[in-house]
Amino acid sequence: NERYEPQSIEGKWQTRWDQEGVFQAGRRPGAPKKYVLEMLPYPSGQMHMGHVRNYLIGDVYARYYLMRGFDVLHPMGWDAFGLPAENAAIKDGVHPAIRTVENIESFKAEIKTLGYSYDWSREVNTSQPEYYRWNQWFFLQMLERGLVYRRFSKVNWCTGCHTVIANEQVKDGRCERCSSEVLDKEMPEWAFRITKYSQDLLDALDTLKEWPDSITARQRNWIGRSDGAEVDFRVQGHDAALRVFTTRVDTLFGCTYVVLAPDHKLVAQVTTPERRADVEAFAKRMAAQNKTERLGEDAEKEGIFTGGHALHPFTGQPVPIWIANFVVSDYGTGAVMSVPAHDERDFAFARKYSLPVRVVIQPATGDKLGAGETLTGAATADGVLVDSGDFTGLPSAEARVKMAATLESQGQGKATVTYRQRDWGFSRQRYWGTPIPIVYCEKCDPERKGLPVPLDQLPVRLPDIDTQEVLTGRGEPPLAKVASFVNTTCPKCGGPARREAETMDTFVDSCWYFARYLSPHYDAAPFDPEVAKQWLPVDVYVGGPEHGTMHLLYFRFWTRVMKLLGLSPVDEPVKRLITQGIVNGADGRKMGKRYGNGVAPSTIVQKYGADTARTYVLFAGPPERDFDWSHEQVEGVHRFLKRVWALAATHHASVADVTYDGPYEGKALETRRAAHKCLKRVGEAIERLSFNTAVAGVMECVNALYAVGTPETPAEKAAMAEAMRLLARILTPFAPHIADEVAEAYGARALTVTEAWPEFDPGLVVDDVIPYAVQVNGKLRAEVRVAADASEADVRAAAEAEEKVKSALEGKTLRKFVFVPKRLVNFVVG
Ligand code: ANZ
Ligand code: ZN
Repeated sequence: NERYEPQSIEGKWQTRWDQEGVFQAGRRPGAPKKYVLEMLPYPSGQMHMGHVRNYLIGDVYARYYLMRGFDVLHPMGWDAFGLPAENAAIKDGVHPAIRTVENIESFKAEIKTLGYSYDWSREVNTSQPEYYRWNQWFFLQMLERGLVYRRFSKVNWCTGCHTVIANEQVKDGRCERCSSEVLDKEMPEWAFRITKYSQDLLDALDTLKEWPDSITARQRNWIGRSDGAEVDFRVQGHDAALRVFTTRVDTLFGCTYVVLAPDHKLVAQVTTPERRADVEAFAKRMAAQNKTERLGEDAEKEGIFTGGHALHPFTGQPVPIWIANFVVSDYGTGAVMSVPAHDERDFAFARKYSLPVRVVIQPATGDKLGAGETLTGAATADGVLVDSGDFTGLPSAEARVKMAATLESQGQGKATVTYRQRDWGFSRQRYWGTPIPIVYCEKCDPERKGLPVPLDQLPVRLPDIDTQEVLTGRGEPPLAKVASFVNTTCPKCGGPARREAETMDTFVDSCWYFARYLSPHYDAAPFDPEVAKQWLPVDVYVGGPEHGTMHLLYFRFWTRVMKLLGLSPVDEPVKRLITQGIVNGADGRKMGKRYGNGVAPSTIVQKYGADTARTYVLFAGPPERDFDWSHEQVEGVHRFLKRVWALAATHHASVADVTYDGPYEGKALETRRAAHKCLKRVGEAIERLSFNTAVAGVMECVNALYAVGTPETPAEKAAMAEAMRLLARILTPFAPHIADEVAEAYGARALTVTEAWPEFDPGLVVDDVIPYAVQVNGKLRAEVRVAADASEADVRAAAEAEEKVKSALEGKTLRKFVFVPKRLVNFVVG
């Protein structure tokens, strides 16, 4: 066929891939394995370009590794529980299960049109009892080991909707939806003891060498380890002691007052009778304030004196006790020693309320600080201690160690480590999730701690419901209204009991799905540990950077638990993490409903074919960067594929059957060189995650093959046939349909993806190599060696791949890219 008509070839090849089962894992026993995974999607009705891009990055690897001889596992499934389906049901009464099935069907059909290399035999749907029973099983195992517990925690309670709402839904202390008052309420909830693993999760970040630095940095920050000390202040006139947490115990002699969180348990005790009314009013006002607002950087710092005093542990001097909005009860000890001379927040507060400022740290070199009254700001740096009793003259770092030791020997404190990370509260007042396998029996469990459902009674199935009656969006958890569900018998006494009506956070589902794919129908455990030994960890995991903290921490935690349970052979789930950039619309804003700038994948596939959609998205930019959709580029990529087609079609008749094994010179040699160089370049580009330069390499190769003109001699014809066969294989990860079509026309019997990734002939790719200086804002950061004829894009990609350059560009905006051929490149950033 002379014309490139993707619609007439793509379905055909997809069917053949399916029929031959080429993407089924386990077809190459004994071969080394690669487990390539993309974050499983929430099945909304329609796929968007972000999904397309996410899955393509995995797809390129999966196909490439197959051609490299690996046994590849590349599965796909559905994160099928969750809010959107439930909220939609509240609106229109369609049962979430029905909507979810429909959505999965349409989403899957759409995914299929893009020709991804999934092993569909392992498809997982987290809303099926076959899956979520194992969430319940994990819950019970963890409960037994103290990794699950019930706690009381503060929630935002809307007095109008009678339900818990998220921080984001509270505006000025009122519910965004109904404008009723929102109160802090203590509610029981279930939590995973993830903090037991805080240090381990932190330490292991150093071993994740193939994770983006930005993600490990965010995790480090989220875990938030603080090395410091706890210091006890005795309360004047009481037996009580006040314990504070500080990272700067070296500044202890500069403490001129202490501050408690408004809801600290000692507030009532330390407050003097004359101050009581004011303090209570203040505390009440704080309780009604939304936490996120109260603690925001620019929130006004407010406080009030309690009338009480604490005694400085070293000097014995009384210091006033205050309460203030910026001290939170669930961090450290909920109390701080304030050192206005050396802490910004304390300084502002002390000036506002005319509290004394006492300098106790002097800079090691340079100008000395004046007296506290004359300071214009806090001096927060480490230095040398002054006016600090026996510790005067010590440098800060040394003083911290000595002072903590002295406090400890006097029984007044100790060095401690504090983490910002909190345990993971996972119970939700929702219907569309995994039921928590707990029952409450008044007789056996009067304190309502909850009795575990026996393992042999799993799964606790989500009951069918009358959607309109149960999913009202108001009041108690929906399941509490379903009598047939909540009324049960006690596993201990057999008497009447009630089931837990809350369900699990859907982040539980995504904690271990990657292991379920290994043996998706296994029914003796969440997955077969023997199979897991073969496949774990995941070699490449691709997903959005927005999952950098919660999901990626939760599933690292869960993997440790799975190891503890003897299920997982590893405690880190993923070797290499790739976080893909955002697809923006042509207007530069994130593509989607929000800005009405979406481009539906189906439209592009229908008009240009899947190969164009795929190749364009891969060509549009490096996987980890954002890119703006460009319709011209889509057209450009489509023209490129047409040129591939035309090249194949033009030469096919005259070259496909030529046999020749003589020497190659002139045009024949040039043809071969173009193909082999392309092969080398594309292989290298794929390895370093530079799919856009890989595609650019194929484009250049095609240009070169056009430039050599019509092959005439047997050598030229044989060279062209070889080039076309190589081109087909090189194109396989990007445009697999046209690749198979071209390969077939040039005599291939097997599918390209089952063929080896060809080795280039080193003799055909030698080129002069020249060094380029790589500058960032004019400063030399690295040197890269590239082929003398490397294009600007090549040099840039090589430069961007250098670690030093990467870190210098991180988080910056590129203003200009300067390219001086054969000499240097310069990234101008701001
Ligand atoms: C005295 C001091 C002097 C402090 C100084 C800092 C500088 P990170 O690093 O985030 O752990 N703090 C302790 N508990 C708090 C709470 N519950 N709410 C608000 N602030 C709290 O911060 C630890 C520091 O934050 C502690 O060290 C304490 O102030 C404050 F020159 O103690 B510092
Ligand atoms: Zn009972």
